Amino acid sequence: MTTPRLVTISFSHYCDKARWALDHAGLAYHEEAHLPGFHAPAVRRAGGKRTTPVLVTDEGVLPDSKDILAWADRQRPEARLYGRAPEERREIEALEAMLGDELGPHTRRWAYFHILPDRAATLAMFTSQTVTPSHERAIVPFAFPVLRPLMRRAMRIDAEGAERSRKKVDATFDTIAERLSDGRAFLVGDALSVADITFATLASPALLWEDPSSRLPPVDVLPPAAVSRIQAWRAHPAGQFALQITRLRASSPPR
Ligand SMILES: N[C@@H](CCC(=O)N[C@@H](CS)C(=O)NCC(=O)O)C(=O)O
Repeated sequence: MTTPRLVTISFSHYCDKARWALDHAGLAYHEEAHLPGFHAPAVRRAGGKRTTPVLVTDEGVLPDSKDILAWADRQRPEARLYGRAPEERREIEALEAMLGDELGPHTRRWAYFHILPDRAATLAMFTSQTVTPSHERAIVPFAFPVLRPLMRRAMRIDAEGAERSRKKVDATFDTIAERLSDGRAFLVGDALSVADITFATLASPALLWEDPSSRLPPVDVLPPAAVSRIQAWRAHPAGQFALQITRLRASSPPR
């Protein structure tokens, strides 16, 4: 079997979800990481749709994080990415889908709204992605005047959208906290699953924990009002849960 190739936007939280799950299942892959904008031809070349992550395997091209995790589960059922029993699988898949729709796009839009106005902070985030090709990091400061409006348009990043997204993040954090209120250690069952990995990664742009795996910038690059919001999300029971899950990743290197 050829080692699969994972095409990513290096700091994308959906790509981090795929990396974490592949690592957790002990599956080898080569990452082909790009900066935003530069990902588009790479995704096309790989046979993906538009977004990252894309996993290129001997069996075909998997164009979405959900497909990649389902593939990882088929390769390594013993990693129990989707729990132990059929009911657990159903719950985990439902949470993965809900978080993919209700959390991921909203933490991203909220965080971009606050960082994009600061050219220096955004470019520092881009050029610190040492896993990406050096020519992309060299070109991105010149591409920025075109890239920034394109990103704003594609993700509808404006004040109104950011506020709607903040409310969505609040609501999803409350839903997760409600689920955890019985004292459980994991969202479903008694072990780490795709549900926990999905929540911890898709929440990460709203928490900016110091976690090198996420490749996200430190919290203090954001303006004070955004830092206060992040502090409130960090103190929320769902934010604390994401921290615990993230620590688990750091303490259990890939199998
Ligand atoms: N449903 C997709 C969402 C992935 C997604 O939104 N990826 C973003 C990065 S966070 C992306 O590649 N955006 C680039 C684009 O839309 O061109 C998944 O789970 O893989």
